[in-house]
Amino acid sequence: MQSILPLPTQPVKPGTSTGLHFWHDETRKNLNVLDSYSPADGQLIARVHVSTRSDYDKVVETAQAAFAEWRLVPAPRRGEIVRQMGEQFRRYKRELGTLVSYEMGKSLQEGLGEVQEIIDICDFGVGQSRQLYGLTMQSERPAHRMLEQWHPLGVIGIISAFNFPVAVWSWNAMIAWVCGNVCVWKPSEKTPLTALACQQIIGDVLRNNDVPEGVSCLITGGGEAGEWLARDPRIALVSATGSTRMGKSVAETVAGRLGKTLLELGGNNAIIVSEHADLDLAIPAIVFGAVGTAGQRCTTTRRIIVQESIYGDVKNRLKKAYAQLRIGSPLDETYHVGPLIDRAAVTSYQQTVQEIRELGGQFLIEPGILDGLGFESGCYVRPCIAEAKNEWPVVQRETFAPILYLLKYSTLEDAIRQQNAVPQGLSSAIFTLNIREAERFLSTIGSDCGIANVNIGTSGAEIGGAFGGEKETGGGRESGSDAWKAYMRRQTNTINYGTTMPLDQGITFEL
Ligand code: UN1
Repeated sequence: MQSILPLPTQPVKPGTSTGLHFWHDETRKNLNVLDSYSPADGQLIARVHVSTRSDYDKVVETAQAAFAEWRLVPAPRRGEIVRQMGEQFRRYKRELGTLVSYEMGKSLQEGLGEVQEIIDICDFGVGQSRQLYGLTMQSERPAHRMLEQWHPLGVIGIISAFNFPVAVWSWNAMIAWVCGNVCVWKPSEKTPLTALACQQIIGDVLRNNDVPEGVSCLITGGGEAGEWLARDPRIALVSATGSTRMGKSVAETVAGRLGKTLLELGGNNAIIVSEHADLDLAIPAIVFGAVGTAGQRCTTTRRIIVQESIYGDVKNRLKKAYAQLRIGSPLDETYHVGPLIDRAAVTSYQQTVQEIRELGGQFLIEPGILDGLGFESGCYVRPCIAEAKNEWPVVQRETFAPILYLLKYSTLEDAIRQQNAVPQGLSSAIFTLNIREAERFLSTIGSDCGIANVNIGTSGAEIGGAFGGEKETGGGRESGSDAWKAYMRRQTNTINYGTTMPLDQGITFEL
């Protein structure tokens, strides 16, 4: 593939103000590198230096110095800089979307959609920058005023996953910035190039606005780099997206120093298909939810729970729909399904398929790995559907692949019970035209997930809502609504404008 962005061939040195903060020790003999292969065609597309501990320390020191200045910039002015970033992402939407698609393997449309989410959160951030509202309260003492205000936290560590290599960073970074924080981003070691591209894209905006160096930092590496962020008391908040295993380790480490975390971890999302469903709506939502991004979204539909009286009908319709799926290069817009991220993901797909067979699961749509022309990377798999039982360990776990489990229910109570009976709690949906069913699903005795939808699928959440989930999903909320509060510290203020000193609870204290 042609170089589509002015990407640096060398790590940028200290003293530059590009928004790309890389240092490397010239005397170091064996530079560690990350190789980025495209799962689309198996080509090596970039070699990126891995940050060392001393690189990391310099990055954090620079970030701290930048914070001292950035927090003084009025929030609407910070919003204006985020607005300009949004303009840059509009300008480079096609190039960045293409690179996302090529490096990560999601379809071009989804790559472009991911960049659109960046643009959207920039727009949201501009508005947010004028709405960092605190409350005022009525004091119980005479001539006193009480209020709360929100101050920035400091340096925010962002650990992002390969499946949304750029959008998840932007949800965190754009909001963190308008709140007055500075960011150190550790992208997935599987998608370093798209992260470098983002830093390049915003570089001009940072330079043109004289933003202090260190407001937007990038470190590269695997688990070790993530652990530096987790252990480091200079990192006020660690926002981590990825597996539950990774999240637990980050949570434990950060809690050990009483730091703050924002966690977006695994999902095991189900759609309940009631006998009152409009199947013309439900089927496309299920298919897109299950096979979009080759089943590698946290919000991917992994289970469908179907009312027994329409089970056969749903089965037939899904069979028909899956037969039309076209698998192939994500860069070719005529295909629906691209590759998995790498061969390790293919192995985990195979192991899961094996486990389903051993448990006696019947495949309605057979799994398989594609080979031959166009599939040389070895990362293309067939989306499959298995009839299963909710309690099977394989169903209880999240496998990042297009494997859909078909489950059956008789009463709505049973459907909701099955929907909730997994360790994860991210996204959920019901398809029904019955208002009583819909309202029950959304009520206290309904879905236990962070996202619960009616007549729309589990994936495709908009940036305007708070995004995140419960239980092993980690409890964090990012993006819209009042998610900005996670990036700020609340301060309660009481001011006495009177001439006496009334103590609380009517206490008198004679001197
Ligand atoms: C993720 O998979 O990490 O709702 C995020 C969706 C996207 C975000 C997914 N807007 O599918």
